[in-house]
Order: sequence, then C-alpha cells, then structure tokens
Amino acid sequence: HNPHWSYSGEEGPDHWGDLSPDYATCKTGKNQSPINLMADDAVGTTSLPGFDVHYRDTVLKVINNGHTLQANVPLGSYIKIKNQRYELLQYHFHTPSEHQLNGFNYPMELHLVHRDGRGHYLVIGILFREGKENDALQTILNHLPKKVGKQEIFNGIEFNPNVFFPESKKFFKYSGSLTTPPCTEGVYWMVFKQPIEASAEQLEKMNELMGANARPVQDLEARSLLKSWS
Ligand code: SG4
Ligand code: ZN
Repeated sequence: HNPHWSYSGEEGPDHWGDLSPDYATCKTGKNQSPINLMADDAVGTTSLPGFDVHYRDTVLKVINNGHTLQANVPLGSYIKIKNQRYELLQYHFHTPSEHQLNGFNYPMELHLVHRDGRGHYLVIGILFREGKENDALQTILNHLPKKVGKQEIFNGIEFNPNVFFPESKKFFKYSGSLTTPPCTEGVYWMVFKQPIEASAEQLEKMNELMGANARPVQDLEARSLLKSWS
C-alpha cells in the first residue's frame, strides 16, 4: 500500500520526496517532469523520429481515481516510433496544465500514457486553451463516473482519443518522469506546441471535478529540450 499524497499542504508536491523512501526520486531526481517549455531555448531539429498514431475506437471506461479523471483504454491502440510500438494504456487530465509553454500555464493538459514492451513509458501532452467547445471532451463530461475510485464502463459509447491531437504536429521532446509519486524517471515526453480548445464552461467543470492537480515545473538541470522544427 502506497503512502497517500496530494497537491497541497503536508502531502503536497514539496513533501512528496519525504512521504516514503519509494518517493525519494521526487526530491533527488535530476530528470523530473513537468518543465517549462521555452521554445526559443529548445534545440531545433527536423531529424526527430516521426510518429504514427494507430488508435482504435473503443468503449469509454472512465474513473475518477481521486487524483485525476482518467479513461482506461483496452489493448490495441498504439503509437509507432521508429518501429517501436507504444501501447496506449490510459489518458487523464490536469487542471491547470503541468507543463508551461514559454513561462505560462494553460488551463488544462491531457496526458496520453503509453508503454512499450520493455516497460518504458511514452507520455504525450496536449495543452488546452479557452475557446470553442470541445465535442470530444463533452462526450467524456457527459459520461462521468458517479463515485470516486470506481471505473464505469459506458457500453455503446465508441470513443477515439486521436480527435484530441492538434492540427500542427510540431512537438517538444525531452526525457522526464511521471509527474506523480513515485516520480519514476526514464519517461519519454512529447508535448505538442499547439494548444487545442475547450470552452470556459468545460474547463471550469473539469477543474471542479479534479481540483488543482498540477505538479509545479521542475528544473531542466543538464537535460536538453528538443523541438521538432527549427
Ligand atoms: C495520474 O495520477 C494517473 O492516474 C496515473 O495512472 C499516472 O501514473 C500518473 O498520473 C502519472 O502519469 O502522465 N502525469 S503522468 O506522468 O501512469 C501512471 C495510473 O495510476 C503510472 C494508472
Ligand atoms: Zn498526467
């Protein structure tokens, strides 16, 4: 059983590393996430490997696990990068955004969590800004679990999270960590530069559901931040 953690007070982000020896990396790690994505400081390279999105329409399974609102994905959806297949496990949301873009937070961030056959994580981050209503997000908002901690399956609701990808495929890439305890490193992060839109009402509703659940930005330390354009 893992020690309890939260986003404020005694069990908040400043204390995660002290709550358990299992969470020490949250304090001592030098490759932590999230970070501030400074476009001008990022190393531009057009030679980053491309990625192919192979997501399927699947039944919507939603859970509020007390830390985030999350959709669990049945096997069969994956991202391909250089012949490596990263299986989509789940996606979830943070309000406000965890990553900053040029020093600013956005009202929300989506994380699509993938894992390859060797257990390496790839997380894709997509930022939301306030704008027009987002139909896909509304589908999720229309199918919320009634209780915290219990997954609800909405049979008959076919959903494909590929609708969340922004038009521009420009992205940042860096090596980071899980943004929650145990803050495990070796996570391959890709964050899209172009935010997508959701309405003020939708963002407000998400914030109401989850509360503030963003870890503050961490130092880049010795890492390089890459961008897929120059
Ligand atoms: C959220 O708490 C998810 O519910 C966790 O998923 C996830 O942990 C954690 O965030 C960290 O992921 O993309 N923000 S993040 O770095 O995916 C994992 C579950 O607990 C291991 C399944
Ligand atoms: Zn996350």
